[in-house]
Amino acid sequence: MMNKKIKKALNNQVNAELYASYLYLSMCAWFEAKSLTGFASWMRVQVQEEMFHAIKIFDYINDRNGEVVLEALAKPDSGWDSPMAVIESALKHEQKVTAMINDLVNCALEERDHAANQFLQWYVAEQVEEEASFGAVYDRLKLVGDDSAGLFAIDLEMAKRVFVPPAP
Ligand code: OFO
Repeated sequence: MMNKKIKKALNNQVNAELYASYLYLSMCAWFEAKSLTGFASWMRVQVQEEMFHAIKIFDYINDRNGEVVLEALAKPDSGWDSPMAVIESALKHEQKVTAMINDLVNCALEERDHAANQFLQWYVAEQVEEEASFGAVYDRLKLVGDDSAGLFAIDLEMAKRVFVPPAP
């Protein structure tokens, strides 16, 4: 059993992960509209990753006899003015999610919920990877600057990403 505070915080994180999925779908749509199909495909994989993050918490809440209550999703941003602006906003979003996960861990520790703390450690490690993967794309875009040949080379590279469900 989980206490009310943890249950509410985890339900809130389900919404945050679904929102991340929705935001990255909006970014995927932006790249599709610009015919940057490699970036679009990379974002589509990220959408699946975020859905996986949400469902993992969904399952955990159910395993602990809690009830998942889904809330409305906020309208995601759109209309960025460059690929760099999209990736920068994604990276900032991941940093925000990292802070949310850290708050959740603090909450689990305050409530002495060791099972929730252990469960959340998966997300702590995952956020290191998430920030690194968006950060690497950001750095590459910075390197090529306004060079469109460089941008298309990155686009080709981005197309190679496939969704592999993260290890449990
Ligand atoms: Fe991108 O890690 Fe979940 O939200």
